Amino acid sequence: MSISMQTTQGDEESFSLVANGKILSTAPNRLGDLTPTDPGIGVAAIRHLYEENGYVWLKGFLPRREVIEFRGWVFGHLANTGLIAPGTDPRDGIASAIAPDNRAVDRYLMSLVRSVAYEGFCTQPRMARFMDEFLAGISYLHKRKIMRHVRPGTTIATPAHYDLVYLRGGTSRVVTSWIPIGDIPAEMGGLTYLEGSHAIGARMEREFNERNGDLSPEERVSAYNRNMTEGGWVSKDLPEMAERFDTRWLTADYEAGDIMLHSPFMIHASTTNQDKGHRLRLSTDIRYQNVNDEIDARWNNHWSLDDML
Ligand SMILES: O=C(O)CCC(=O)C(=O)O
Repeated sequence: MSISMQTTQGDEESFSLVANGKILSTAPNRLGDLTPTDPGIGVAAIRHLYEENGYVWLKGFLPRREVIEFRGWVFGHLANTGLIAPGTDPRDGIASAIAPDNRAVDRYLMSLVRSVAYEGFCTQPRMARFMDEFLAGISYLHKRKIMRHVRPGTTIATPAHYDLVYLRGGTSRVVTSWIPIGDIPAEMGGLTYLEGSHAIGARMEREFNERNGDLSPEERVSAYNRNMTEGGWVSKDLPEMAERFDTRWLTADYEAGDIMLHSPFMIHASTTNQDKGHRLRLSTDIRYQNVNDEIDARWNNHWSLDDML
């Protein structure tokens, strides 16, 4: 199935979302839209939607201007690696025509995720207050915080997975917040969620526990244990999954200021960045829980690319 997109000239153009070399769906009944939520409905109603759907997409939760300023701060630094087109505003995040040295970008990124500015972005009072209310107690933010950028025109896509696979050393009441840092319309490859799949993830997890009683505690919590697929993914074949589970991939045009909350059992993935304006996709995914629940100690360190989590 293709999606219609408004071009900057006002024309309609259609394109297909793609992940891992496959069109997300060629069948209209396998694709749908995420439902946006107004943060003003209050925390009880938000919690209800989260439990029912496995996600909530809170529209305009953060001040848009501040999110875009932070995008500019990140890309202003990464411009030193040649990631950004020379002479452009880092807030626009326009990719340079020539791909930079990935090792240099990764090194810089590892500094940025240790920065006070990033810490401040993730711990801003609006977020902290809301998470306290949402978790009905004192919220804890895992130190391991991931910031991802995706160059347009590459085949990079996050395979389908649910987050608990990487967080099995603590509570299963973890909540992920995926925050677009800038606009991420569908063609830029934001997160896509498998509708109703928090029930599927919970079932997979129960089956995993039943089958893995013989693993050592260290191996059992590892997403890379011998009984997992490579990388802990459920699959890279997204269209096949929608058929297999008889459901739909839900997509959205995310805007700067939106935040997603998703359950650790909710299956999600990303599509490739096909942005015609050559914009980089930038997002962060961070995890909260009630401080009194068991904490997975492996997440007590800053994100590093070789931490095997
Ligand atoms: O941003 C992505 O591509 C993946 C994010 C993710 O898997 C998550 O938020 O749990």
